[in-house]
Amino acid sequence: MAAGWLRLLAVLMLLLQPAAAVWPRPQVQRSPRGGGRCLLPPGRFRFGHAAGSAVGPGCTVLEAAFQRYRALLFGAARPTENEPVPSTENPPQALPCTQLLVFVATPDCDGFPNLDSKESYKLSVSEGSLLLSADAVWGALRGLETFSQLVGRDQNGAYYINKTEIEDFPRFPHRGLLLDTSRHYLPLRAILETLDVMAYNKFNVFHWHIVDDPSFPYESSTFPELSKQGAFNAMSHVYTAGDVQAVIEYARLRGIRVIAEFDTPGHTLSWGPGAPGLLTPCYSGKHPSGTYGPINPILNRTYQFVTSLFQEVSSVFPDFFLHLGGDEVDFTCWKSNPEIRAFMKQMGFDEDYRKLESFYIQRLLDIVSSLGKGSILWQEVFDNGVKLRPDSVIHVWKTSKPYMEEMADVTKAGYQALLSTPWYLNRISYGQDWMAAYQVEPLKFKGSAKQKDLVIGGEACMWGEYVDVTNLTPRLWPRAGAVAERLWSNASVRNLQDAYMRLAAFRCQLLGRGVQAQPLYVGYCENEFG
Ligand code: CP6
Repeated sequence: MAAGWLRLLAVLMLLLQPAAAVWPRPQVQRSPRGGGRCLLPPGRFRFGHAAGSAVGPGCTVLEAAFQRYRALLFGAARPTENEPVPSTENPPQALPCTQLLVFVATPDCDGFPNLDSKESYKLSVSEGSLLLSADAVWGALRGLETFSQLVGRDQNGAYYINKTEIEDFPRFPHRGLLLDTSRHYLPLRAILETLDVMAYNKFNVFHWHIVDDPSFPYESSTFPELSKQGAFNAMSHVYTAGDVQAVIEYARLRGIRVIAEFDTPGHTLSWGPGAPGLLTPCYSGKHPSGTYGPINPILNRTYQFVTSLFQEVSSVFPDFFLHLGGDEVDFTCWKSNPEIRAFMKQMGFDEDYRKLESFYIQRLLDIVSSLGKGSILWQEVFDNGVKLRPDSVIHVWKTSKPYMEEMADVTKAGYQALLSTPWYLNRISYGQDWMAAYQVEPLKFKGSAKQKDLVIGGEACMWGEYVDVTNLTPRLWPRAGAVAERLWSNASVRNLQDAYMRLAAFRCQLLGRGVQAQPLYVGYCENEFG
């Protein structure tokens, strides 16, 4: 009799357990009233292709994903063909689910993801059957991640997933993370690991701020001297052509685009030694001071160089977009140089050096668009009134004016916009700073529906001045997860308490996956090691 009551209690507790939390939260999730779950026997469990799917066993994106998620789900478990299904503590309705069938409507497996890629999916966990369906393989990847987050282990160590129905799709198509490999070189392994965690968070753009003032780690085949002279160490602190290909393919397999930034005309001091004559010589009085400023915008050979470099970069990075930078151009050096002053006069620019900057950027934009690429630019380029092509994307980052006013202005002018101002994760403070990032509402500005449609998403930025491989991971995760959910989930998903519970659980899952994510606050993880 007592045993019966205990058994009933155990069943009740299982029924009352909330469905496992997913981060970022899906658009629609329904869990059946009666509860119920499927057991996943690790030895027998298979990923398979559903009848009629446009994608079969030859699809590398899916096959590689099946292998990754098998390892993530059951990595610790020893696969045995005929293992017994543990049943002592499981309610009688827990049937085994031995297969997740994947249906993909369109066949493309060999391409690269882009801004228009379809990432929607449906996941159905019902009586003895698991079905994931998606328009494209990119959506199937998102669904596999959701599936993996829903799998738990009971007291006997048996794997299970609660019955549920999920319909999910992203709110914004561009959900990026910026890493800066110029202030500190990040080893290839650190970049690849970050791509893994990005995929766990459904981020889909890796913005690679690859070079800047302090170092030039990109190994150019056209101009090998750039990294030979400009990298911190030309042997160990460079990204070879092979490294770059490895990043692009690793990202592609996770449905992540790689957008390279070659920031000009400012932020280019490291380019100087490997490209003599490219940078502006600064003057002190009548004589060159020996220091250099931004790229020299008045010379024809500057544009020849820039054309060759961007030709190479356009073919190395398959994404339609290149990030051209254009931020924080310091005019003091240009002002000091007599040849530049003479050019300004000749062009009728008066003393307005923004016109000189615009002159450079306009020519750069023509070069890049003639290479068949689209451009993303930091907001100064828009602020300074540069004539842009209509498909340009303006990246909002400055704090000098409320970012929502800037979003309104950019979209009013008809440009697409990306938001980063509130998501500078390199800025840290005491306390739960993920909450501020989480509470941002990217569309809360005055403007028409047409303007809102021009907001394609945003990016979390991890600038590298104070970040290298030692602190990158804990500083990024789970804080960047706040940005990931704001960009993926429905605008109505903003409850901080609910977010806290799910993000804390997700952080424990990250630890279980070997990611050194920092804690949100006081507490512990069941699976925490040490
Ligand atoms: N480097 C470049 C940077 C920054 C920017 N561009 C930056 C500015 C302010 C902060 C962090 C980073 N380090 N090229 C601005 C887009 Cl707080």
